[in-house]
Amino acid sequence: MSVLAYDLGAGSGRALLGHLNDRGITATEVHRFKNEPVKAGERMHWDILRLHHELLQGLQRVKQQGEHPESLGIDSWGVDFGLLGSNGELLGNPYHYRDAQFNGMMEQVRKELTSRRIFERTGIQFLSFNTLYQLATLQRKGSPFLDAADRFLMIPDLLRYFLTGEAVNEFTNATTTQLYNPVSGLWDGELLAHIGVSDHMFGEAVMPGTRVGQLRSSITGDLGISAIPVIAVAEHDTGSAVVAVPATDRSFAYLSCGTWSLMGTEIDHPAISSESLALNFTNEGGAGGTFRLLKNIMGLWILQESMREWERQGMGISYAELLKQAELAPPFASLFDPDDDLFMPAGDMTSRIRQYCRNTGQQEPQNQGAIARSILESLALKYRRVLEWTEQLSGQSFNGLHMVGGGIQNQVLCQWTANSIGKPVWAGPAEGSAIGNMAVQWIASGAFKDIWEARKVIRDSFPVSDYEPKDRPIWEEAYGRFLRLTDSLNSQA
Ligand code: LFR
Repeated sequence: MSVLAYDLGAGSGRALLGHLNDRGITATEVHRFKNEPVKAGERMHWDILRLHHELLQGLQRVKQQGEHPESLGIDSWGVDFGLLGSNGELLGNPYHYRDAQFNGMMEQVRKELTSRRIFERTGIQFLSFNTLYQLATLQRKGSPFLDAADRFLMIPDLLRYFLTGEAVNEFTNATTTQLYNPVSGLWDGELLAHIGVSDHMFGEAVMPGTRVGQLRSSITGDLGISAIPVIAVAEHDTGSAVVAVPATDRSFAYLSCGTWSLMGTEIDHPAISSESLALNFTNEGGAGGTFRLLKNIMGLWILQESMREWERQGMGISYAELLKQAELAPPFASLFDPDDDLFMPAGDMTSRIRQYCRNTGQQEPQNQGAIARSILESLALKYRRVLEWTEQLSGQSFNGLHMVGGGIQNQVLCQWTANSIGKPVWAGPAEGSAIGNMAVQWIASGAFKDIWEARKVIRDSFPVSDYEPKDRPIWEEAYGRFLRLTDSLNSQA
């Protein structure tokens, strides 16, 4: 029973073949490709046609291996989209959410509508790049694409459309737009009307696990393969990653750790309250009727960007070497709030971290090891802050933290997270999104009864590393300092 999962992350995309039998799941990478945004003029775009081409290459590899998956699914990050014209063709090149053109629009729309009204209707946290603000920007700049648009599709919807010819919106990704009302189960007409975007281009959002067509005959003909059904999985990568959390306890906390760090818990109904609004938590839609009460944390993006910066300057360093140097650097010398707006855009992270430290009267990290140390310690401390908020909002107390995603290969971060939260960390699987993507396909085919059966098999199939908390007193002291630092900055804001 094999299925094919495409997972498009920041930097790279992967096609993994999943096999399920009585011994469990095996996941094998069949194709890996770049997923780099392309800057043209001042705009930052998805290289969407190249990605479509890579999906086809993946199918070619699968065929060469003599495999014929029963179905396939695609997941990627949320909020980004493409528009189709009345002829069914893509209008323009989809924008990447880190494009600077969207800066400032969130503040404006919040002022006009009030945060409360937006949050009550969507339950979604305020992130400056949410689709709501992307569309408002295009509308207010008089983008010709919006006038010509007939269909709105999120990126996985769009790639699925290229494969099948069926234009269908998927639920988990729809919720990330901050335009979807999870209570009514409909796109929110009032928010769309306010930003002047017609609701006719939004289709009913199907639930994860829905079969949405099959490979077009032109594709099967070109590749010389027979048709493969295409499943709308939990197409938001975080939604897929949380399906793959190998939890045993119904009440569990997770950290999906990659370019972003997404921390929270799974719930059955959106928790839309003044407390979740005040703490800027979100209620993103998940598979199997679940929601994710979670908060975005800037994540390994800051480290990844630093490494790219050093590479450009001819000071490239391997990940392993950098972590070694980070462990040798002096502890807790330079702490910062990873979620400060300073760190959102691509570019010179080193000078921004130094600037933050200067402004807060701390030592400026001088070398790569010290910079990496300050990033990883600051992240681990922020994880504790957000875990406490998750407990407060959900009224639960967790006895440990599940970490999934590529970021768990960073063992220093896993250990420091355990030290910081004072509870064990259980790390695995690393390919969380791809495995969750597969699991939803197996739920759709009836091979798994539900997410909980999938989680049990995932737990038995992939290694999970345990990290026990150490060095508690110094982490406790550092946390106090971190709180004073970040709270005093917040109160200045
Ligand atoms: C993670 C993620 C987050 C979302 C961010 C932007 O890859 O999907 O969940 O907030 O990317 O879409």
